[in-house]
Amino acid sequence: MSHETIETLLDEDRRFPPSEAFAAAANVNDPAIYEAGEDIEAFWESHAKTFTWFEPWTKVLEWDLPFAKWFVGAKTNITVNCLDRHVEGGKADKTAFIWEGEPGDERIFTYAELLKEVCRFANALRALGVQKGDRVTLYLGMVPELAIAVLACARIGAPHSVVFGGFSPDSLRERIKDSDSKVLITGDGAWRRGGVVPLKANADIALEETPGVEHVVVVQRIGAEKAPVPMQAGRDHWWHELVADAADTCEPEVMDAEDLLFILYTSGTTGHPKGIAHTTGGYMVGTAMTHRWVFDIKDDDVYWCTADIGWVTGHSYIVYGPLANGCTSVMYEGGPDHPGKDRFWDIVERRGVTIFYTAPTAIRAFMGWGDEHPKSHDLSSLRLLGSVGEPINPEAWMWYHDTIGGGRCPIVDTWWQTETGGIMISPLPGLTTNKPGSAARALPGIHVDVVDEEGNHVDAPGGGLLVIRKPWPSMLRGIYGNPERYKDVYWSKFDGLYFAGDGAKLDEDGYYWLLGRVDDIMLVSGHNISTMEVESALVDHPAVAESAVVGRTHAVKGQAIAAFVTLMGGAEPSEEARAEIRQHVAAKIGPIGRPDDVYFAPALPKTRSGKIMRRLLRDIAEGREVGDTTTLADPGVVDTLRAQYEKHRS
Ligand code: 6R9
Repeated sequence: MSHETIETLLDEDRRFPPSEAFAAAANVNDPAIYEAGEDIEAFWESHAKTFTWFEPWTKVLEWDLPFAKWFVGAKTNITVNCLDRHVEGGKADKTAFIWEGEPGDERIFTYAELLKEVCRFANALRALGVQKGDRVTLYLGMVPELAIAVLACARIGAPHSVVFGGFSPDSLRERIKDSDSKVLITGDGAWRRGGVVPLKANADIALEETPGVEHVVVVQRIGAEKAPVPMQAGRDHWWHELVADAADTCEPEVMDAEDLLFILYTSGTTGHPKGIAHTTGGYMVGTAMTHRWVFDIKDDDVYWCTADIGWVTGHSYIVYGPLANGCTSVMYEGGPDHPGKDRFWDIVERRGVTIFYTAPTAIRAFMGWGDEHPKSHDLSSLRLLGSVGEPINPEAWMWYHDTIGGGRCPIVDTWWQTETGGIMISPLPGLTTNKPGSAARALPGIHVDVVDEEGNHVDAPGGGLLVIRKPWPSMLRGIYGNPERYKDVYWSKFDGLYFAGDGAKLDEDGYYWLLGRVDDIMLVSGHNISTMEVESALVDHPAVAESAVVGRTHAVKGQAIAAFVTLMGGAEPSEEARAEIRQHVAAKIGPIGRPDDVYFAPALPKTRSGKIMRRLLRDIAEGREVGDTTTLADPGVVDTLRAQYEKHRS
């Protein structure tokens, strides 16, 4: 990373310390917690002791690089920690989930009710012959049954594999086969923006080639009128019929700390998804503690993470972390713009949400939709905001801070991955002075670093590759069924270091600035320029709502910068706008960052979790055949952009 580009990013000089009142009341406000994390074993052990275990560990950590075992020999069940201990500890009547359906219906579960529902379904699964170790695939929308089924699997020790409900039959089939699942849990359909996603119909296509699946459980969400589904006798069962007579208590399976809790697929660069494997004890301790510290969870908070349980964010910060902390969560089924573009703010106001956790892609969409939507609601219940999934550019950070947070809420920009299981880099809201665009420091007990191509530590200020130096409790234990690929993908680049695949800068205060995937970093006339840096300068222009930047081949410069730009509602594409936008970037980060091409894009190609797919944009900018689009949320976007390219070139 050349110094020229690093410095432009470090120009950010706005500072946002927590208010005195926030700091005084925060769960974490003693900086000594960072020093305590030096001895990782003592540190994590002290926190692990606050959980319920059936048997203690004999050793905190066994580290046979790259294979870790945490809390060796200990026995527990994560659902006992998420449910029973609250029910028995005085929180039986506390609300666990406030669920809101897209059409406006609601279901509320206390901890006691949730435990009963989980036990009923756990018993139903056992009655279908599911035993400890059997894999179960879940393919549902954001209905309460998804959380209940996840927990029911954990109750009986059956590793769950949740496949996001927006995935195609092909993606579902591939994941069912790779995990060799015995049972599939799906629904008659899912509501999305007023329409019905045909889950069971998709599942039936996938099931044509998955002979290992013995039973299919179907949640009736939509109803026979709008979503009639054929049921195959002997194989398919209605959820409501299975649980009707099931007992509402269920003995939890005794799980070793290192027993498999779940598999979650994440798409690899090769296209073949990787089944990321997480185990029980370390994952429980890691997600619960990070949730408590980062989100400053208090007993009276109403916490809302807008992710889908189909992603790791939903696993760790809708289901396991919040429930382990006995927290009240909002869970919402549908789209953010249904029936209106103010749906989220309407929910915040009506439910009195205090902590709100979402993704930059959503924040940038809200910015583009206009301030009138949040402004038409009372958001004064909010006290803390979070971001995850992509770098949050300073412009979006400031908008989130001012327009949603009313200038009073700390923001936690949380960096982590499916592989890390829990948050690794984030501000601690009662301690950290925030810098817009930086995720601040590694959490206590977590040791990250920035290194050069040879694996040498880079001095601050400097940039390079993000690595993790020491094992952590919620780390992945491997890729399901493929230990060689696990070593190769994460541990082969540098000796003894976990390579995250992301680029990052480290500033003089020890703050990390995440730059996105290293595959996305450009090399322009010998300068490394991060796509994130140019994108931030682009969205800083008042007419630009969202942007994506890629490098394309250039005979002289090596790479030239191609920018795809979505304009704010009301702004029109024009030659003047194009020139102005290019000039704006040059003024903001220097002429080296000025995009050679600016394409106006009505929408950008994104994965279903909202991350921009720069790989496809590179294909378009190079004028070549566009690669695999099966993980795109909206494949039509590519054709529109392709047409733009043709027009631009002619
Ligand atoms: C939790 C999640 C992981 C990748 C990760 C990085 C990007 C996530 C980020 C961030 C900058 C943040 N990422 N959080 N980049 N700042 N706060 O998103 O997991 O879907 O596995 O993606 O997302 O590139 O490597 P996952």
